[in-house]
Amino acid sequence: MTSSPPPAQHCHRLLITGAAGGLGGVLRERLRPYAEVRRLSDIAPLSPAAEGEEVVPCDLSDLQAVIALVHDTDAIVHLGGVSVERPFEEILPANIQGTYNLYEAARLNGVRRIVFASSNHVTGFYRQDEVLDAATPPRPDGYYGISKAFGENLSRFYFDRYGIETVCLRIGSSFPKARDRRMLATWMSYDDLLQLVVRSLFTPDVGHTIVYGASANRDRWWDNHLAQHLGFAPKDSSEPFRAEVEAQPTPDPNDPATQYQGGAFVKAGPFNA
Ligand code: NAI
Ligand code: 15L
Repeated sequence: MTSSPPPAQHCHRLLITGAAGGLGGVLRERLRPYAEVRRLSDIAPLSPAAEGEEVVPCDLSDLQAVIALVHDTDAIVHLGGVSVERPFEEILPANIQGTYNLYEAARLNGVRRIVFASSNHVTGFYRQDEVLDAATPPRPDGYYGISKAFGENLSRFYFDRYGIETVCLRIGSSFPKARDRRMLATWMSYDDLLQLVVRSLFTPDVGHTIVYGASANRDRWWDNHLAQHLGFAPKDSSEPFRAEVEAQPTPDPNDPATQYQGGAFVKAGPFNA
């Protein structure tokens, strides 16, 4: 009996938006083996293109520029946008208009797969003692979380209407280290991030999938059984950071930032007087 070959883990031209950012810099390097050409884009300056790279500056809020940016790409890792809680007027062009522009550009250019950097802040107003999965109704903790919920709904529509597949990554906290108590639950290492992005890019038939992005931490707020088909199996854990984190002053248990999964995002703003 012949077994089916493993799914291809390679594409020709991969677009990475937000490539000048923290995760963009990490994935710029680590996705090298997975695409012959990496097209790197941001509104912020990017270092010059290395071999196998194309640098294409672009403001995501400019539809015509985004259509040109997406031309001739095979898949997209969409990281670009405002990545923290900010006034709605800043979130709107980058995250809401920008994500719409990207999906329209994908439709017009025939791109079939997008990995969308969503966020745990889509469900940030659940308490830290609750365990959520992809079917849990969103409870965004601010305009930023609302913009990510918009991106998740938009991508659902583009799959149902146009068949463009998306994996929405509800990333926890992907940084070099877990820096505080909350991150002991939300932290995701860069190795685990890479594994999640690669599986999201190359697993066949993902349709529209939502997956939480965290390492195999002791404390877990998220259950990924609805994204089992990705085969995401995180290898790292925040435990090596626990002693350092727990040496910090004990947080106030009545502080909303301690009670809710979104942490400090739940008490950002209001921004207007
Ligand atoms: P970052 O803020 O370092 O990078 C975002 C990039 O998007 C920046 O380089 C920025 O210049 C660019 N950008 C902003 N507005 C733009 C526009 N109008 N047009 C083009 N580019 C624009 O954020 P980071 O940490 O690298 O995160 C990457 C993505 O992952 C973001 O979408 C963020 O919301 C999401 N995410 C990250 C998490 C983390 O732990 N790092 C957790 C959850 C979600
Ligand atoms: C996010 O969505 C942000 O992009 C990132 O900067 C962190 O704040 C992260 O969530 C988090 O919740 O720790």
